Amino acid sequence: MGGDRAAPSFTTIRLEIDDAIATITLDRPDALNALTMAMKEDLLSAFRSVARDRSVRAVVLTGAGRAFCAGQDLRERLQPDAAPLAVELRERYNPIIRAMRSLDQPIVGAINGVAAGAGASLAFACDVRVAAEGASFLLAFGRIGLVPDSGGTWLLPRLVGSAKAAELALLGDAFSAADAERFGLVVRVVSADGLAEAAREVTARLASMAPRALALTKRALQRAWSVDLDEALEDEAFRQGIAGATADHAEGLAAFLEKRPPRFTGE
Ligand code: LHQ
Repeated sequence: MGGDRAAPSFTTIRLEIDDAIATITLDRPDALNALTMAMKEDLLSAFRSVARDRSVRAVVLTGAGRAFCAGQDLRERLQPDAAPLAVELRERYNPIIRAMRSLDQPIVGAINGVAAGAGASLAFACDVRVAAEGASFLLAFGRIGLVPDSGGTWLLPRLVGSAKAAELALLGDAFSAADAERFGLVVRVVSADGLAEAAREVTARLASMAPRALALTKRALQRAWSVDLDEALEDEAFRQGIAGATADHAEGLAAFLEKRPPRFTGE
């Protein structure tokens, strides 16, 4: 735990670490935080740095200015030396999504404004989302003749169900934060002014929980999608064996019996 500490600095994003919470802010507000090559590198480095920092218990991902993220920077795509799309995905986007989904610490998306294209996929790759009233989601891919990517086709049906995912991905209509709450995609919609605090509240709760148990839960929930019930039961038993051997489990039991809040250390 501890207070503020030096975090690596980046040019296109900000990474701030404060009291066990890392906040990553996409920071190209004039371009609605559209993703450039530099930004994708920065974002991947930030997640990798957080993965190595055991003092970080939970992460907030948000955008500076009025957007969360407008997806791929389309101006950069028009540069003559732009990589082929498949290469761009394999080498730059997919590693970010993998880093997010394999991160031990939970990620709270604070969706402050529009999340479009790969920006929507980034939002979907968070573990929990809170949104500002004016935020919106847009699977903008079809409008420019592309396919949802950066995990969108895998994540969205799991988040909202396959029928809703098909509607959203094929028709490509923008949907509001209120719609997203109705679909179960965001857990809470708050005023723009209240977003940082709402995100902080959820993140602080996560940061006070047992880190190993959270990491194991995050993995179990993902794995359960691709295995049958027998395997899921075995996977739960395996992970429970690990969680049950932690000092944090002993602390949780002691705190319950002593009628006091637990103090989890990650051990
Ligand atoms: C932008 C962008 C942007 C550059 C706003 N790029 N400047 C694709 C290719 C490669 C590999 C992997 O995957 C992908 C996946 C994708 O992400 S494809 C989808 C890419 N994103 C989009 O198609 C969304 C494009 N943006 C929009 O449709 C609108 O900007 C939205 C609906 C997000 C917001 O509309 P408004 O609120 O009306 O804002 P605006 O359009 O006026 O944008 C403000 C500025 O931001 C403007 O710049 P300017 O210099 O004119 O003020 C835009 O050009 C810039 N901007 N999105 N993706």
